[in-house]
Amino acid sequence: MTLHAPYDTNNIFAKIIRGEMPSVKVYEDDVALAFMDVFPMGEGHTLVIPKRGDARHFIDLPESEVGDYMVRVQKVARAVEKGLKPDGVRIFQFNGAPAGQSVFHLHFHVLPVWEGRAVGPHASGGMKGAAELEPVAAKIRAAL
Ligand code: DGP
Repeated sequence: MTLHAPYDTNNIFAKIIRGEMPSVKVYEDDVALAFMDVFPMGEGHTLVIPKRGDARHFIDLPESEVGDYMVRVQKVARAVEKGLKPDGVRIFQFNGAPAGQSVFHLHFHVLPVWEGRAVGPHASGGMKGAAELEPVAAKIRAAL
């Protein structure tokens, strides 16, 4: 059912877009917003969300909006790579709770990966505060 439930305008990412909840932002324009994941699977774990519309996941996103949004996902991924110099970058996205989705506003994860450094669990590691996330976000911003 979670694949097809109505969009909840009070989901946490909608609140972040409206400025009702804080986030450590790395990029924002009229199409997308990118900010640091507060339950990161590793250093530099960034989320890229569309600012318009009510897509709960990628399958929901109108075809006409895919291009503009994916350009932003790639832009942020390139900045993560350039700014943090990982050995690899995972870009991934879940559709529906059974697939692993926990926040129902479309988002792509951008996760830098380093050889020999373990990747943490999804959405269940320790919560990071802004003070810890900000220096990494600054490196990503500087690479945009
Ligand atoms: P998913 O399971 O794909 O829906 O991922 C949701 C991600 O969002 C997960 O990695 C944890 C993160 N997250 C949850 N709540 C917040 C929040 O309030 N702020 C930020 N920045 N990230 C959050």
